[in-house]
Amino acid sequence: MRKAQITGILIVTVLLFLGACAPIKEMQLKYDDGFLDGFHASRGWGYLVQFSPPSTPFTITKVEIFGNLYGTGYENQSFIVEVWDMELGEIHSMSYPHTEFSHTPGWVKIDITDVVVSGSFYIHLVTDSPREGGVQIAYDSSVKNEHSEMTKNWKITEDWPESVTKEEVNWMIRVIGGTK
Ligand SMILES: [Ca+2]
Repeated sequence: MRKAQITGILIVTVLLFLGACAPIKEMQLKYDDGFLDGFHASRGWGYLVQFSPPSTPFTITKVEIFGNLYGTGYENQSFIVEVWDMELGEIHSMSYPHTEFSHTPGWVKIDITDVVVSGSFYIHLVTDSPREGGVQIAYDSSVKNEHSEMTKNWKITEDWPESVTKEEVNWMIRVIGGTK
């Protein structure tokens, strides 16, 4: 092989390698205005938000949840973060300790690995927080809710608790991710 050919092959190989390693151009998917308008805590209910990435395949790298610890007895409790497809099938599920949250309301960033979606998807959050203590989740009422749901036993329900009005509740759950 001539030197020029070898150099050419090397350049192509390096370019392919760089392409495969190209970082994801990250973006944030959200509906809330960043300022909470209320909280909810639940044992038995889950929080579900639908997202539609602007381009696909979309790699989910983080889920951000606004909330805080309350009460007592949360030390050994955990919450579950899931990714569901549009047929409500589970793609990903992981549990994390309640102590990822602090007593001061704020964003908790959960790393997600190896979850790639080809279209719209849901983030499902179950905090399993009884009255005595746990994690409460913030919602925003700046826009009419068109993407937030509640679940009961891992199914969407219209039977919302009396303390929250579905139209006014956008769960403060955001997604970070992107396309290569
Ligand atoms: Ca707000």
